[in-house]
Amino acid sequence: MLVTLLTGSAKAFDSLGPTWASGDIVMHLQLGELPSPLLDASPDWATVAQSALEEWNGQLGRSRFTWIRNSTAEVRRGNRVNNVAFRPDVYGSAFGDRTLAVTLGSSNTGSGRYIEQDVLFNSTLTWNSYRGPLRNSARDLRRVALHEFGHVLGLDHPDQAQPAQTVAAVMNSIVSNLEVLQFDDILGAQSLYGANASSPPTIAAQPQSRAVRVGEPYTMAVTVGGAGDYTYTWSFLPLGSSRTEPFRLATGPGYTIGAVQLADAGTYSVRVNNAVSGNAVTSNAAQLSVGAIATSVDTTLANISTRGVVGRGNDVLIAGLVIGGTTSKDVLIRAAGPALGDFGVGGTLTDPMLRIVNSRGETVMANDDWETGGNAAAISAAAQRLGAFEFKSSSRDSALLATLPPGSYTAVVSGADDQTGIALVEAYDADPNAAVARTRKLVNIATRGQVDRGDNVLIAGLVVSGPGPRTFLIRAIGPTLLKPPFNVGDALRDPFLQIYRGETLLRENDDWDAPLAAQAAVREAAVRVGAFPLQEIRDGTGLDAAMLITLQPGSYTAKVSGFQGGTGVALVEVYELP
Ligand SMILES: [Ca+2]
Ligand SMILES: [Ca+2]
Ligand SMILES: [Ca+2]
Ligand SMILES: [Zn+2]
Repeated sequence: MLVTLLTGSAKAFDSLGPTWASGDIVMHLQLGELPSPLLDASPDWATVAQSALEEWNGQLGRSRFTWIRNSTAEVRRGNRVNNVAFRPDVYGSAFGDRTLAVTLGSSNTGSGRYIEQDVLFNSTLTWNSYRGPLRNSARDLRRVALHEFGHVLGLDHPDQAQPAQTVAAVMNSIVSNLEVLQFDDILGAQSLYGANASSPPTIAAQPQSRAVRVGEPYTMAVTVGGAGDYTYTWSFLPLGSSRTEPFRLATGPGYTIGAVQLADAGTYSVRVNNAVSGNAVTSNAAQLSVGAIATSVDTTLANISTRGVVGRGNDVLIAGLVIGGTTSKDVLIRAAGPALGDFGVGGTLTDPMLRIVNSRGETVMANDDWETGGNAAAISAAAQRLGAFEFKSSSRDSALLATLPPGSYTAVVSGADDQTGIALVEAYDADPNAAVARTRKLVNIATRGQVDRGDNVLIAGLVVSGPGPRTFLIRAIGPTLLKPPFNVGDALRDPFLQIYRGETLLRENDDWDAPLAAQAAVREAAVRVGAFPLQEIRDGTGLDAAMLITLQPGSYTAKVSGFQGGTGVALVEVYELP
């Protein structure tokens, strides 16, 4: 026998064909007296063999090994007794030159069931029992027995299968430093006998460590061996923190952060529970390192839009915009209802109305139907230049092309005659010259609207324009609106925020205190951009959702829903970070 350490990744065991009938497989342990104390302090050979049988039992479903210690049954082939013994030869034939042990099986060809399996260890060799790497001084009965009992079950050598397999397995033909059942061995046993519902799950593939840069994806994943009903509890230890926190966004065997942010750096691990037995196993900790990327302050929000349900009274759709700097800015603001129907949106508001209100609550501009303001041609031209979809002639959609002095504004969308329905409110940076636009900023957009279920969640679109990535603070606010000075009684109790690029989920957040280690940065960012503070304590509600995210130039959507299907009024805000 050669001493070889085998490693491999492909998963495929090999089987001999027959299996035992369901129930007990009785092994007669007839290994005799010890020559001297064993290295692992086992009191006798039977205890060593028994421990190997128990290891297999941990994986077997419909059958299990039982044993008769120091059985006095005759050791011979054909007696339907499963003998386990030391012998100088194999029932009269010599052991092969390098053969440590053999398993001799007999099965009923009709039923495909084993009727006898004898395991004979070569007594002309020096044996002991020990853990760790193979030693030259003695053969390890424990791991050889583990291998032979695999043959008793009906498993063959994967490295001698047709085609040969390169897998880590106790069942490989060559004894090695592997001394406990490997994933491939377990899969093999479970394929023949089913999984032992009371055994702990085994991890076949661990979560992988990665080094990525901000904006790149990371997938944490674990593969669990065998069949079973498992629950997955992920944990996160943020970089530089000593406190492990639950990572609740991941609820299954895998989870992808589509665009990793600095706050995601740390280690991730998962605890897998077997729902039937309650047994559990914890994975290795995978380390995610995150490299920062350079951002550009010349990159700006070129457009924000929000799709939501326009109701009555307080439930109108409200978009807020803040114009920074010291000079006026051209903006195109639109409220689309009928035009959305062309995109297949159902239940649209048939006749939106739009008004712009300044920070003193004064309506500074208003429009009902976009062609009635006397500047339809300019609106059309601006929309075309800015890549906005077309409003049809005589449509009841609203639009305003305005030059607004620095300050805070709200665009209020309501339905004519108190109608309700889905509408889209959009604000575009309409300065014709991009260089000028960068000096006169649209620094923030926010939208307040009703969050319902399904298609009627609140969806904000944002267009990031400029020479490079920029970091934004994005918040989805509900619980804070319940409190003074807002006092919005029907605010969403537990907002959940998801940022998409196209169909790709980049990042999501439920409560802004997760990860806890990143909360300080979110709080500090809010202070820097002049955003009001978020509620810190759970007051019978969930928390607002918020994140810092660095986005490349492009179009994104921020989706706000109720974390567990809740509904209510929510505010979604996007701030450029200086
Ligand atoms: Ca026998
Ligand atoms: Ca209208
Ligand atoms: Ca929440
Ligand atoms: Zn073998």
